[in-house]
Amino acid sequence: MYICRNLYLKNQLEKYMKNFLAQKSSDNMRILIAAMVEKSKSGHPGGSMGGADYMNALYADFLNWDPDDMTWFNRDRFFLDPGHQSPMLYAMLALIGIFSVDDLKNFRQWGSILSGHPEINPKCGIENTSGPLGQGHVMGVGAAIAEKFLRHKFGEWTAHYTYAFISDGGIQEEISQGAGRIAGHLKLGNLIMFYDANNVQLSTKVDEVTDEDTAQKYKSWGWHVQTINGNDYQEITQAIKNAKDEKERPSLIIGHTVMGKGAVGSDGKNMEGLVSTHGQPLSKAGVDVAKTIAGLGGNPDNPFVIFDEVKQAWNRILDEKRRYAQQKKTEQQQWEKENPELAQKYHDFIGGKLPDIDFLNIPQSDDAPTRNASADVLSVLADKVENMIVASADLANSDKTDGFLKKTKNLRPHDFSGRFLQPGVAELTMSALINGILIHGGMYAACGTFFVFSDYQKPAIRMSALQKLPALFIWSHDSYRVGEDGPTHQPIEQYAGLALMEQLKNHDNEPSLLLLRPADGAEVNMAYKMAMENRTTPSAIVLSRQNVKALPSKQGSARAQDVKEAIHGGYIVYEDATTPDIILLGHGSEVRTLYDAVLLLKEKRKINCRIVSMPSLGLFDMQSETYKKHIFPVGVPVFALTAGLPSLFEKYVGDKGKVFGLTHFGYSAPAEVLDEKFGFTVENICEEIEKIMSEL
Ligand SMILES: Cc1ncc(C[n+]2csc(CCOP(=O)(O)OP(=O)(O)O)c2C)c(N)n1
Repeated sequence: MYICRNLYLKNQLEKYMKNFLAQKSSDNMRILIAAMVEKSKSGHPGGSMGGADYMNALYADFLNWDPDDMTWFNRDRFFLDPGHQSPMLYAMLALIGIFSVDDLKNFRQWGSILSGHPEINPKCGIENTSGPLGQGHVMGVGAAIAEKFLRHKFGEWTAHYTYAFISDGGIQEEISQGAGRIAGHLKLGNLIMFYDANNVQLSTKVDEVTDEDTAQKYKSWGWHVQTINGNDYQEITQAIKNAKDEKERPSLIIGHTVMGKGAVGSDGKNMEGLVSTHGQPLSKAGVDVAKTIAGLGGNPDNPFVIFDEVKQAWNRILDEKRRYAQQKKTEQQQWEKENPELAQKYHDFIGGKLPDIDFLNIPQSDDAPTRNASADVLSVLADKVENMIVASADLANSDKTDGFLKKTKNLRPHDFSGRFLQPGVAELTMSALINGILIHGGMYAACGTFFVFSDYQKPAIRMSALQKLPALFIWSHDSYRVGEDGPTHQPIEQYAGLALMEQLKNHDNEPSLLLLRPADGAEVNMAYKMAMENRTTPSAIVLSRQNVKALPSKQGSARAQDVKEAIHGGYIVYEDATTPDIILLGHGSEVRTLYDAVLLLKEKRKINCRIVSMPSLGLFDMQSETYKKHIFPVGVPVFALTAGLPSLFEKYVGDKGKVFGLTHFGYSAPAEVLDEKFGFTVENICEEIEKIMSEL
């Protein structure tokens, strides 16, 4: 009886201490958040202050990482969706010793790694770049898919959780529909998402824009849903425990939280729950910052402080994290000893090793759509790249990613042995999932759809580019030659739009996207070689729906050899003499049209032509002046042909040349009729070339 009572008291005391420290630590975060935004004079304090309790509980009691080895592959992942709540994440990372209080003082300033919205930086505990609401948690779903996939291959010892944090904005973004549906369908029990439901968004209260029953919505997608007080440590920890016990379904914890928790006015009036504290320094919202900080237990004159008792508590917690990570690493060593071959594979996957593939000698037909050539390569990739997941937004048999699918099977709820992801008709979701799979690591990932629907993917492509993820976008139906489907399905300006992305450099001065539009089957092989070997930026391959005849090889050579030159972005595929009378420039299937036009032209007159294929404008622009002059010698007229907007090619043709492209949309007919009407026939192109020659 006496022992029982002592045990009870001991438990109560521990519980009290935990509650007390949780409160102290969360308040410490709130102080840092308020101070950070106040000092930088910009940022979003309100939501961050409300979410602090959840973050604190998650990091203290659940999230596993190794404080001495932040990129430890087996760590749990945390994906923040509302990047504007970055002060919350930065304050958390300061408490766990990643950032110093001086770092916090530099929030949002030039040169600071604490940008307004967090940028991918796993070494500092930032798993993804969040900012465009909605994408962050979808990348989390992608990471959870990768975890399940790798767990299936290597075993339970690799198991870890993905925790996502979403706010009202993310819940409202359409992309959450795709992610919620897919996570539920695939039964991602390894995904636990907290919904910071504070009823406040940027310009209104949430109940002014929606009446939805979010719990029911997620339940209908097959999620395990709990609703709690999101500022209560006990309720939070119990909910996460329940979520971890739920192995079958992804979990949503709807936490009702208080916007601007702790905010008071100069008269001591409660100023919590206000829209005005969402996106500006608290002082601008009329909050008395000094009183607020004092009320939270801080010193208004020196708010950038981590309390001693909080520091000590976190030191103890960090030691526990270290111990756990060490234990898992010992388990891994044991497994590696018992499974040397699998262990080698595991390390190859994590190291991003691409198996040996003889890309250039993959057999290709002489007259086939380049999307079929792509299917042939994908079929080889399915055989060789065991850690590659390919997805298609319900178009696998048209975009020809089925070349991959035929060698594997779909990922299914209880079976992650397949390597094809069927996201349904959800291009944006699909692309963000691919990003998430890659962010998790250990994987190759690609996705396909029609080129015109790249419009639906664009926000995620931009995030691939910004995060330097090696995502591969496969687009078929590359031009207006999908005629009968009508103008909605005819890509015209899409190439130009994406080529602008290619012109945009990342911080390493690389084109932020490698955009490839190959001219024939051999160039498709080369495009895949370039894309699969490119591990520092996303790549995209744009493919024809219609048949394209193979280009001739150069004298004494083979096409498979010639295409190696495509590494320069643009290269000579044909020439009559080293000093041409005219240079004909094209990309994709237009290169073959140029070649046929040359054959016709030569029947009529003696002329020396050079044909340049430019599968990547961005890469070509990166070449030396010498190389560029070698391809386009000064004074030689250039005629360019593109099924897209002409503007991109104008810089190559100069004053005397011409770009023949498309500057309109809205016409519907079979491809050959459109070719005729738009002047993309061999005869008309021949005439266009003659016109230039005669005007010289
Ligand atoms: C795609 C996208 N659209 C718009 C914004 C601009 N924006 C930033 S925060 C926000 C409101 C978000 O409200 P909520 O998610 O509830 O965050 P909280 O108020 O709780 O901080 C908006 C519209 C954005 N970051 N991303």
